[in-house]
Amino acid sequence: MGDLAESADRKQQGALDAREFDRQFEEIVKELTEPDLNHPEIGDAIRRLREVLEYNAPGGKRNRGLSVIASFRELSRPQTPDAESVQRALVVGWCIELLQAFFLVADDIMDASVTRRGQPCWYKRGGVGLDAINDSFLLEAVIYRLLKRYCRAQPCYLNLIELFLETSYQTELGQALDLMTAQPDRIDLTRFTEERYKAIVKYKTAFYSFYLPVAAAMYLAGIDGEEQHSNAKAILLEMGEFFQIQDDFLDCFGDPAVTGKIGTDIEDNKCSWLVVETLRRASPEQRRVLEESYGRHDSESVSRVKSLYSELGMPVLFGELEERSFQRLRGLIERHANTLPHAVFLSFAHKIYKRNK
Ligand code: DMA
Ligand code: MG
Ligand code: MG
Ligand code: MG
Repeated sequence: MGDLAESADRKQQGALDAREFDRQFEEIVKELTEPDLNHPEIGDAIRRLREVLEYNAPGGKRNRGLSVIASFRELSRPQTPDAESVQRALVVGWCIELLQAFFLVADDIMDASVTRRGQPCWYKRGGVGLDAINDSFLLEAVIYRLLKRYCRAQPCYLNLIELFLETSYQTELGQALDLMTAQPDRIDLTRFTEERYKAIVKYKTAFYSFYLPVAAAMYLAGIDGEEQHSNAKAILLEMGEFFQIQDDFLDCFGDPAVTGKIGTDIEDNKCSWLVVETLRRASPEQRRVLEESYGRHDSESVSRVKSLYSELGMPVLFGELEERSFQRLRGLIERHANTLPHAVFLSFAHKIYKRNK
């Protein structure tokens, strides 16, 4: 098959899988809740679980979840996986979307965010508030119920459980770094270094958003060698770093009508890519502006920071970085993919480059 025909083929398969993926969610919700909806003791809590699932798991781009089935198909070639393995990959994809929902419900509380995916953050909904903390725990708990139900008989079961647990730990370490570098009462720009930035984004985003979906697909396809996993990780963590740079850029320069969320990084005193790069380029006077305006909640301060970002050419700088980053990634794929199909990484990369949401 020619390259073009092959890529059209992948696109078509991807669209079919996306439909199946959404259908699978309905089934998952039913399976997780229906048997106990009228349970005399926990029925009320199960109805709450259903509401939490329906509000927080769907509605995103589903990149992470869909990349499990896409990667699994690539890794199974030239064979076509049977219906049961496809379903398993779809469910594991949802496990990643549920992990993401778990982190996001909590992240929005900690970041004092207002909207997510074009609707109020869950904790902002009337009558929810900090009860959302327990709801986030429920989202996490159902991951392991699903893995048990769909993968217990598979040789990869233990690897999958350990992968989800380890990735959760890494993400929580990243969130800890993110939060402690952004203490609201201690505005100290010297903490916003490139090294700290890289550590935060690797842990809070790259592991769970990029390594996790591909690693899960590898385990499902029976690929469990340490060397192959570490090769995949080298490529995927690099992609993840760039993805968070985009997220930071969009927090300030994205359109909330498109991203579905209103940015809070300046107000929250976050160690964002924008502030790190601005500090590298700022004159002493511009640095003073930042000292006085960063991490403040009044709209004049926020506007001053945004103007400074524009004055220092952050949008242009970002555009250049995006080009360079894509080229570097191509090189990494050439060097590290080894026996793994390049399409696993390339199709993931194409989904995120030049994104505006
Ligand atoms: C998100 O970082 C990281 C996790 C683990 C959810 P963020 O707060 O920049 O994400 P968002 O911009 O989506 O709130
Ligand atoms: Mg956030
Ligand atoms: Mg956050
Ligand atoms: Mg963000």
